[in-house]
Amino acid sequence: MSKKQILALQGDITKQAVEAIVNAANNTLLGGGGVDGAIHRAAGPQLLEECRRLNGCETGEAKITSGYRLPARWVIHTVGPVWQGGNEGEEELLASCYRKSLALAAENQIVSIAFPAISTGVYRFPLEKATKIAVREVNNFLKKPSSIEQIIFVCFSQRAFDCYQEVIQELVPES
Ligand code: AR6
Repeated sequence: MSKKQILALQGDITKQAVEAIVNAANNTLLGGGGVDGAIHRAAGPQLLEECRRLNGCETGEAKITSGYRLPARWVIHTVGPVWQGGNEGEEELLASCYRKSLALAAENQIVSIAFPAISTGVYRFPLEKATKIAVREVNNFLKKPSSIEQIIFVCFSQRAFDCYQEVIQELVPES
């Protein structure tokens, strides 16, 4: 059996040649700034057309579409929580984004998936806290049997990349 892999790299998620990339979207699923804007630009207008038919998405949930002009065949859209100080269920909602995205990927027999640092931009979730949740959830998911063999955290900034490297070493020392 091949070893399942978790890794971080610095780059642009729209360029990743994985089966699915995850979008840090908003409740409307109709596009926005940050990674959401970049994904819609790279995928082309058909992505927005498909998103319009989805009727939005609750915070902590995930929905799947095609990737259109992206190298990735699929886009999994999830909506992270806006950080409001930590007492509004933000940590559990962020964990749910990772779990629901991975469950949807597994339902679609996806083998490789790339995540951005959900909620850590416009939604202001503290990076270190968010990174620990992200790595913990994907590591737990990989312990169960599923189609998923490779999970890539695509970090836009050097700071995010350093943070992911540190947390992966701490929580997944065998990786
Ligand atoms: N590839 C990888 N990561 C990226 C890219 C990229 N091309 N561009 C930005 N990031 P954000 P959020 C990083 O703000 O906090 C949108 O308007 C970025 O550096 O994109 O979940 C939506 O429509 C940061 O680390 O998402 C929502 O309204 C991370 O992606 C809202 O922003 C997430 O930052 C969602 O806010």
